[in-house]
Amino acid sequence: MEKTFLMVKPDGVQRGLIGEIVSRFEKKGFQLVGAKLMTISKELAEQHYGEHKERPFFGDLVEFITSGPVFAMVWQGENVIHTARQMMGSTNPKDAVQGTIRGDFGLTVGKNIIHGSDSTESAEREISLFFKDAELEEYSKLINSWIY
Ligand code: RTP
Ligand code: MG
Repeated sequence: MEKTFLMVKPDGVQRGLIGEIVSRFEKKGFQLVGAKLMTISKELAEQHYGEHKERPFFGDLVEFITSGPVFAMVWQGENVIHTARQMMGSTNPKDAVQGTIRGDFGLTVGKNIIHGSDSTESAEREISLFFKDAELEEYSKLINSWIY
């Protein structure tokens, strides 16, 4: 089953949006297989956002993502990587369609509520950066049969 890494960023946690965000993915039909509230170290933040290390906003991005607790999650389901990105909306909330998480709750690109893996490779990389195998649960086929 396809898996992705999603994370409520420090702004989303402090604004009390964890429940709202978890609820949207649950109602869609995806399954939560791992989750934890944690504060990201500078080292982990630099690894996680390594692809952006030459960008002018990299310092601010690392500072922000380490500034308070995040809610890190692994979700699974058919096409979850792509569909979760659609449910999140565009990177800049000013361009994000209403009905998406960033469209409904975000205002600025630097504080855009949620992170989601953007490809199969980044999902695998990010899941293994944040979670040990033993922290991820499995569901029985019986439960999946209600959805697929
Ligand atoms: P994320 O990785 O956090 O899910 O966001 P994303 O894929 O939609 O966007 P990405 O290009 O990967 O950028 C990562 C985060 O960097 C911040 N950013 N700031 N100031 C700027 O122009 C700028 N551009 C990107 C955003 O917070 C974005 O989520
Ligand atoms: Mg990204």
